[in-house]
Amino acid sequence: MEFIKTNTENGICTLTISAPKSLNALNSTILKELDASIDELGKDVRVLIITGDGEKSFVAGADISEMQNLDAEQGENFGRLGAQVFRKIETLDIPVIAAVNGFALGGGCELAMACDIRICSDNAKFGQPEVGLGIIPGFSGTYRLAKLVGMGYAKEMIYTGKAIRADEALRIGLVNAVYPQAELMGAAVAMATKICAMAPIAVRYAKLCIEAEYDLEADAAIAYENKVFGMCFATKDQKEGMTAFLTKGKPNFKNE
Ligand code: CO8
Repeated sequence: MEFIKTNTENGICTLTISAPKSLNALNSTILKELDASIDELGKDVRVLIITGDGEKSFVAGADISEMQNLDAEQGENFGRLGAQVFRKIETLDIPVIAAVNGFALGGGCELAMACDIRICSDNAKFGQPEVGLGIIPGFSGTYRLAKLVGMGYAKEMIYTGKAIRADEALRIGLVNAVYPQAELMGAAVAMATKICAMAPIAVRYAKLCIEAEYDLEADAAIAYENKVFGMCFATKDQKEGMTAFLTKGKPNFKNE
């Protein structure tokens, strides 16, 4: 891999996008490497953290120099490539935390939004500046931003292209927490460690339910959850978790 570094420790994989000359902008090679890195995640990985190299930028968007001369068909193909990789992240069966360490613009904001949880450094900036470049958010930003912050604020951000600071991203619910830059990765690992202490199958089922139920109507969503709830009782870890509680011990989850 030329642009992606991964490091796995204690069930937590940290994936770093590293193209410092372009503030980690996503070209098609990086998108393909990202795709391959997700496919290559080990079975022992319980949480994935995605971040950008350096202290200035998470991802400053899709690579404008690569997009400049695309025709309509090539533009659609480039958009599809990014959208497919981001959807793979969104539907990955383990939680994904975006540790946003600086600019998250255009495709960078869209990548963060494909993750389950976003936390950021206090110098982070979020925005969808695409209409100022003559395009629209093309890595599913028109879809996910409205889901996360509501239709009105999403439309303002997308139509005006304005960038918002970390405190504003926190206020509108685009991120869960803001940290000083030096504390960001520690906070991401601490959150991942908490998740790793939970019953792994239950965490995976919870993600499955939240993702699947969002677009269902109420009765179908509740029925879906009910089915998966029942499936939890077929796991050894459910017996382990409840026995540990009742005997005032600590559960030793085995992912079974
Ligand atoms: N693409 C390519 N190169 C970039 C990008 C980018 N998105 N962002 C920064 N760079 C490059 C700059 O060109 C510059 O290169 P060089 O040193 O060779 O001149 C280098 O990174 C450093 O950038 P700056 O000198 O501009 O650094 P500043 O600190 O002055 O500014 C900013 C930082 C504010 C982040 C600024 O670089 C900027 O505005 N970048 C572009 C942000 C942007 O518009 N992003 C959205 C891109 S479009 C997009 O993401 C669409 C996604 C959907 C695609 C759908 C496919 C069809």
